[in-house]
Amino acid sequence: MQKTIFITGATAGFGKAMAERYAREGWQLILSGRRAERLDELKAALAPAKVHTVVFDVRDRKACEEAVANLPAEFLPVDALVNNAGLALGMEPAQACSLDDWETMIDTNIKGLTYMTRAVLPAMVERNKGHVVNLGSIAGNYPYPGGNCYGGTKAFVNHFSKNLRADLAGTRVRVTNIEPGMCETEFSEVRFKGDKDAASKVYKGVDALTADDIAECVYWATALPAHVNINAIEVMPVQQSFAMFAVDRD
Ligand code: NDP
Ligand code: 8X3
Repeated sequence: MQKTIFITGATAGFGKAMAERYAREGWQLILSGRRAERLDELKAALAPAKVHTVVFDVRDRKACEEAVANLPAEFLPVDALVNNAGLALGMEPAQACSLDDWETMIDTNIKGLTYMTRAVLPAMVERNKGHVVNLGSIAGNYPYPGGNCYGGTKAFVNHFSKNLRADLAGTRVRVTNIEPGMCETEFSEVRFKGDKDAASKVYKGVDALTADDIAECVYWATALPAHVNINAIEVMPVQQSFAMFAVDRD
């Protein structure tokens, strides 16, 4: 029987690369995002893969619940959920940044991820089978200037993933947190609100990770034998590493 994966945020970046990867591997795909035309184009490009698209905003709790409740029978059961939809907004220091941006990140990266998880989890537990893959970030493991609320949301994803594993003890449902570093997608263009110059500077002179690298990590974690749970994968480009802690000298 074909396996089914639900990928949120499939209209760009990691989500799109994962859709392509899982389609090549013969999985059925449930793909979501807010941009309907991109989902339509992707569905056409992935033919003959079996694809169900759902247009909704993960910040909308009811829409998340309905997207899961109204899945066509042939796309059930959901074998894997990838909570990938997410974003960073701004890099100003905490005292100067926009509170609206903070709310958007919290609503998307934290609340959206929890709505989707809560909607999909009961059926996985009932089947005693399934895999929740969350997109965390190195920003959730290490602080950096301007990371403030974005890093905070990804720290939530890190700990929430571990707590999910704690609650799922005694079941065969798997949970993995993927924690990428710098990866060139539309991420920085979104972070800098459409400023393509600022976005391209982030990756200047760096052989950054690609969306395909992340799709490979996710696929590997889900393709391992059912008794193996990868708790987390932290992955960075070779050219990115840990900077020294800042010291304010007199
Ligand atoms: P992209 O900006 O390329 O893609 C983000 C995706 O998320 C889009 O498909 C977008 O779809 C979707 N999305 C954003 N907000 C919402 C929303 N409110 N409702 C539904 N979908 C939404 O970014 P990446 O692919 O790089 O990022 C994917 C995930 O990986 C994010 O969670 C990000 O934080 C994380 N990450 C990224 C890293 C990087 O360096 N690129 C590193 C570490 C983690 P649409 O706009 O159509 O709704
Ligand atoms: C984004 C990764 O390195 O830009 O989640 O903070 S980084």
